[in-house]
Amino acid sequence: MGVVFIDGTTVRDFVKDEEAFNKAVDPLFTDLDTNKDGVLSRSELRPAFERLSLIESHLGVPVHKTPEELKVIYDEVFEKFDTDHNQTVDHMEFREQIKQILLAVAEGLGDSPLNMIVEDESLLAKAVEHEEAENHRVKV
Ligand SMILES: [Ca+2]
Ligand SMILES: [Ca+2]
Repeated sequence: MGVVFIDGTTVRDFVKDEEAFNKAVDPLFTDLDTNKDGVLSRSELRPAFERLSLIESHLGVPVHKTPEELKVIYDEVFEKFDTDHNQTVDHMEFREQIKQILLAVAEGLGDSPLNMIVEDESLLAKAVEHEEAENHRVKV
């Protein structure tokens, strides 16, 4: 996908379309669930956090942290995902938190389209694809 124009509305519309959103998020969950027990453990969720810090760096937030600082952050984020505190993250918890994160990203983007580089398989790329599909549907 490479460089795209994206604004807060692109991301918000994507999150609002529950079907499209779940379709994009559920494979992430399945990928992360390496032992296939249907829930995510702390160590399984960690690669997702690493991907999310990638989103931060796209938005110009510098990410320079020591391993100790990172561990504290990962623990905090895990607690945030694990809303019922049973030490695992299930499908619903995962969807809900990804939704919150994307809405925070949308807030950060605001309403003026920003030219940014997105990874092909990232959720932001999916949001842009979603918008393009919607636009197409309106025109047809
Ligand atoms: Ca698992
Ligand atoms: Ca839980």
